Amino acid sequence: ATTDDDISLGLPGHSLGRRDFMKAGVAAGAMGSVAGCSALSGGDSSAGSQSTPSSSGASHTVEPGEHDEYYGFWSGGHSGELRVIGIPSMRELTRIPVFNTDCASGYGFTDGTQEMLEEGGGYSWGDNHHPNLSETDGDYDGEYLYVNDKANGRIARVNLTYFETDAITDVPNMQAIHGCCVLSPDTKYVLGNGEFRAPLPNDGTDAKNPDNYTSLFVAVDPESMETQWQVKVDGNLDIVDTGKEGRWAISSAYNSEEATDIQGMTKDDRDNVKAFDIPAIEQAVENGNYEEVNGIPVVDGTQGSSLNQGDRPLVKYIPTPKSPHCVEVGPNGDYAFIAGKLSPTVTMLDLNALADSSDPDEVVAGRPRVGLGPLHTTFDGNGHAYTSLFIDSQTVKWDIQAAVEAEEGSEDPIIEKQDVHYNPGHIQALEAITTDPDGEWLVSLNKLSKDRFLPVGPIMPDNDQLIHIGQGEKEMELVADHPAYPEPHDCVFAHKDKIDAKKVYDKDDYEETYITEEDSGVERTGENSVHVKMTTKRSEFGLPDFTVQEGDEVKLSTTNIEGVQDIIHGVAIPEHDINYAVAPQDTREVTFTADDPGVYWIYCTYFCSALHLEMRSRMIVEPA
Ligand code: CUK
Ligand code: CUA
Repeated sequence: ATTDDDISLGLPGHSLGRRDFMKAGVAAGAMGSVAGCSALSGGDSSAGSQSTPSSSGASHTVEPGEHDEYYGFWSGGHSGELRVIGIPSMRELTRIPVFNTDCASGYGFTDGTQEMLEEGGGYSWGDNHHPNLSETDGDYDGEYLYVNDKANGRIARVNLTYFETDAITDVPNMQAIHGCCVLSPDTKYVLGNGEFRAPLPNDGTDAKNPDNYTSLFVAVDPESMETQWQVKVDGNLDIVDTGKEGRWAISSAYNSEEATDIQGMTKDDRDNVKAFDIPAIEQAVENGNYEEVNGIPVVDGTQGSSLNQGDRPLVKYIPTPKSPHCVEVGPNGDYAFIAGKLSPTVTMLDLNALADSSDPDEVVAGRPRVGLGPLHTTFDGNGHAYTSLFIDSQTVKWDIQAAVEAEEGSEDPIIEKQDVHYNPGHIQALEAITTDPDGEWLVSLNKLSKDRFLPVGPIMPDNDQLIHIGQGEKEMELVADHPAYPEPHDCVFAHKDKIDAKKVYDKDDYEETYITEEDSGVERTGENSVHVKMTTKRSEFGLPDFTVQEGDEVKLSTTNIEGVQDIIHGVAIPEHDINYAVAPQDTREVTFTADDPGVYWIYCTYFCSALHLEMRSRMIVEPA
């Protein structure tokens, strides 16, 4: 054991240490132990891998003017935003504010977005971990992206026609929604895992009695975004994925001990993974077998519950080593892969056997020993699984069928290990969670970058590394380092042909009143309120000036009447905290109070034309 490893794991009383991987005949294994030393000493002997000429000829360069082949949607963690990154170039294409506010777009400051954030809980931040694309027939349909807020128990939806957040649901009864996924194959629900156990309802009663805390599993309707039902379980819930047939949702869990401190949570050697039988739960809800808490039907799926007995229990509990982290279901839906975290193994659950049994002897199809700190698994569609090893700082590639045939705990299924820098969480290969993964590229989202970039002060970027995997036949090759602002957890990729982003708004898609140049003007709507309507185009606002009275509540509606792509105008009002973007054919509104008499220059913040600086208007506030 080494000090550095203990720090990496962050776990008092657990000294797992770095295990040298010396799999006979696998060169990458030997390299792994060399790089291991460098990681421990803070040296740079592994840093050369980035500049090594590509042995496979794989290039991630996308020439100027060329497009990437894939969209990557990155969660932004506690920044609250999502990021859109092109693959394979790793160029950041845009950011989508979700749980945060955003000065550049005005998200959170315009009336519609402010109202959505307010009704979605009124928090100024969120912690998004798991972005999920909506599916039809098990493939991405390009309609929506759903993402969790671990901090405040919320689920948000992003409209992929316009790449903007269009709904936020503050799920009742839940604090930390961590795992989040859509129910394959047709997005019947967005599912969420309650990670933090709490009293139900959490109203101060029983607050000091952890025995009465509970974790909930939730289903949200993907269209209405209304919470449909919840299921109460024993232990806690961490991450979730579903089978491909719409029946099973598999949740990992690390606190079967139901403890409130780290020693307690890591005490037992096994924790119960939960397999939710969705149709059985729906039946229980339909039969009225629930308790309503804060307006939501809560079904009892605990082990002792009468609903959970008999031929068709709602939730099956399957003990799995040890405080496991992620669960991912493989492409053909046969197996769920549960990374052992404190166990150096990945447990494969046979989803086809699950209907008849929850006996681990019958449902565990394989358990290869992959390395230290396995957290997440991804797939190339050619029979290989790739698992991130947090402690070993590696991606391990292994053979799924070989793992089924091998003894539990065998290293035989392992094909290759690739060092990453350092301490990976999620890894994701192209379209790995569809029924038809594309292989080719894998991204390792490394939590630490340490010495990989120019020093920028103590808060260092993460390091998202691009690894070429081909169709799974080649050796893995590290191709690029990519710094990431805190803190991506997961990403999801879609081929560019599956996303149909509009370049100009279709005003019919919006209820807001479209303003023409003739509509521009000031209308007094009350003794202390006015509605100002104003167009924008190159290079003028629809009103050269407008006048309001001191104390007026001003509602300012702006339509960008440009029909040309990429001509965005911004509307900024100094000393009123107003700035927002209006894209072609879009209308945005803000409401504010004109408190101080004076002249305020309104200007355009997007550099839209040669006469951009002249694109101005004046708000004149007359003294009352
Ligand atoms: S979690 Cu962060 S590394 Cu929230 Cu999917 Cu595993
Ligand atoms: Cu419009 Cu600058």
